[in-house]
Amino acid sequence: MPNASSLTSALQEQLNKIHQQINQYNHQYYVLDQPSVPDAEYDRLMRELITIEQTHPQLKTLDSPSQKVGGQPLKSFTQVAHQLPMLSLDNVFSRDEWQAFVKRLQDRLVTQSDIVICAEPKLDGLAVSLRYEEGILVQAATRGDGSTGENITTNIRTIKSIPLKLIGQSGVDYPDIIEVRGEVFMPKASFDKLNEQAKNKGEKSFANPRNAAAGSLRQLDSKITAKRNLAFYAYGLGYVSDLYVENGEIIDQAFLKSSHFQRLCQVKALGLPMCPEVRLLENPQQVEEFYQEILNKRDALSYEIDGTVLKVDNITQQEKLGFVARAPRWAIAYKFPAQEELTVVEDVEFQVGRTGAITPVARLKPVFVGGVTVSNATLHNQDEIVRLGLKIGDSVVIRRAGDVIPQIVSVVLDKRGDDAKDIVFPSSCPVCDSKVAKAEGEAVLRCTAGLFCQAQRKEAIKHFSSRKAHDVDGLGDKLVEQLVDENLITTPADLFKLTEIDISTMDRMGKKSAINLITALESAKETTLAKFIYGLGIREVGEATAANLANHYFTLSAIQAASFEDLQTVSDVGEVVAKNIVNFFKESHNVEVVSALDEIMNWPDIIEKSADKLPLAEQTFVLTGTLTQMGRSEAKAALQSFGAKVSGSVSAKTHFLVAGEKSGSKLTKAQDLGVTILTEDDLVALLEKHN
Ligand code: D41
Repeated sequence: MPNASSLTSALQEQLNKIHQQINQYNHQYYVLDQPSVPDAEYDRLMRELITIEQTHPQLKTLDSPSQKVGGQPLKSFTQVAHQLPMLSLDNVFSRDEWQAFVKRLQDRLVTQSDIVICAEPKLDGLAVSLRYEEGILVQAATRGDGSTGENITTNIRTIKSIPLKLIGQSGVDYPDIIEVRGEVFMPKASFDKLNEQAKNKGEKSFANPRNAAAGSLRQLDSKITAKRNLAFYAYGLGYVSDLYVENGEIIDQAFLKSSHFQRLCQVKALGLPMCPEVRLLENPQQVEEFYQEILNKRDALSYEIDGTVLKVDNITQQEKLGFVARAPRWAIAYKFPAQEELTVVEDVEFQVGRTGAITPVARLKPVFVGGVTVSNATLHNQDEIVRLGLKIGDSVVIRRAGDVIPQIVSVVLDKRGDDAKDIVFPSSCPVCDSKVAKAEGEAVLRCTAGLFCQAQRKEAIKHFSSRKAHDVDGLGDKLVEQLVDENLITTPADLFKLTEIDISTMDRMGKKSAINLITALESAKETTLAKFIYGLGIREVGEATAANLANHYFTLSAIQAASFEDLQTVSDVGEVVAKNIVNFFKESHNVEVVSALDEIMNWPDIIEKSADKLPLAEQTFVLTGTLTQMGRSEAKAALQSFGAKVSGSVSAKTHFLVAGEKSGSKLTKAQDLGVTILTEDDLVALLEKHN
């Protein structure tokens, strides 16, 4: 049993380490604007610190990082003492925690009735306080440590949406002194543009819009800030004087309403921006819906958010609840699951894709990020590994945003152990042991065995049966893999030889699913030349290129016989694609599979068809804007299958412009040229007519 004093000294040592680590993260984040770990990791460390301090109050010191949230204000800005402190926000991360918060509200307010909630998105920016005296912006300050911030008035004045002079609802009426608090943030589009510019100039880019906003506000030269396109939404008030000005006369009358939501509307009426997503909710149950709605909208919003902020709307109730330490009891941030997390790369394995590409895949210590548990991340190719400087055993920042596949963002070098291992690329195919090679100018290493490689076979069959190719219902990836592993099939043509018995002996397959699969295979025989060419999985021959080839040559044998030069006369086919097609048909095993399939498939009556008989022959289309019912390439392929030409730019030769949502300059140009404009619905109707 360790005695009490040795236990405390071990704890003291652990605490010192946490202090040091948090101070380092704070400096990287707040002073350098360059975080090295995700926020979630920082939060965890801070929670660990607070837990220790709560259970061992004697270890809590005045210089503990738990005592201050932000960093030191920079020396070069003057300091501003906030007349009223700028409070911070506590967090909840789950429905249970939110409900516990509501329960505490009801207990403290001694009420069973519904509490009206003002719900706001949680902008990922920087809190500031704007002070208006007699309607004029006289001072702006960062939050700093909550009681003292930095004077950033000249920089704030450059933000276009922040008024230098207040406006009133009716003529001029505003409080004599009013401090408006809110978030300064950088819209996603501005952030992308800024980083793009930085990249072109070979300068360092910002990790996220929040850091970009902070970096932009901290400029000593406000001309730089002015170019950064920052924005602002008000979320609350600081000091507000009782006196207010109406038609130039000072009146002693309370200005403010007694609802937080209404106060925000008052601030809006004075000319300050308010987030359009802010809602007044009748009861805490509606918060779950609001949270989900905002989460669904997240990617579509023009600015970054990381959760919602929920506030008791009634000011009298707010005052009853008061605040603890530095956070109000009447507000809470209900955060989204973190999109970035820290984990460890336990190993790197190599996968062989349909075209033989050997892709390194990181096996991760499973981590909950962006709402799901992630245990793999693609590393793309060798260049990516070099760029990251990754070794096996490294701690890495992993990011999963929206539906995007998880990515490794960076390596945390501070955490690298002595046992970190270099990643060695295989010298032969990890599946079939054949030679591997890298084509000139390509970053990708490939297995050279083609369809002799078990992995490439599987992928070729999966591609052949995929939805956009022959759409074989009920033939999942796992089943393909098992059929290949059991040597029942080696090519897509073999699929059609499978018997009910073959299939029903596979895992999770019964008689019924076997019969269904045989039926699905039978209907998959109905094909078109475009679908068939696409289904072969020739490198870089996607749906649109396959349709172009079909429209140009009309028969399979004509495509097979086409020369490298002739292929390049087909629209959208360049040297690379032409070479891929020629090489594909040079391989005798490919030719064998193609001719076997040719026998099996039910071809449409292509002899009857010629270019001028296709319904949209000689018609040129341009697609612009976002299509919501189908992808751009899907629309293009469909138009091409009816003989239409699909071009990238509008000219006098354009017959139709299909204008999706958010159409821009192409639409204007087409209108100027008198081109017929089709909506997406028109396009769908047109395609249906010819189908
Ligand atoms: O959107 C935000 N980031 C946001 C931040 C918001 N919508 N409301 C906020 N409300 C407050 C209180 C409740 C203290 C007036 C906040 C913040 N505070 C805040 N931002 C940074 C620290 C605190």
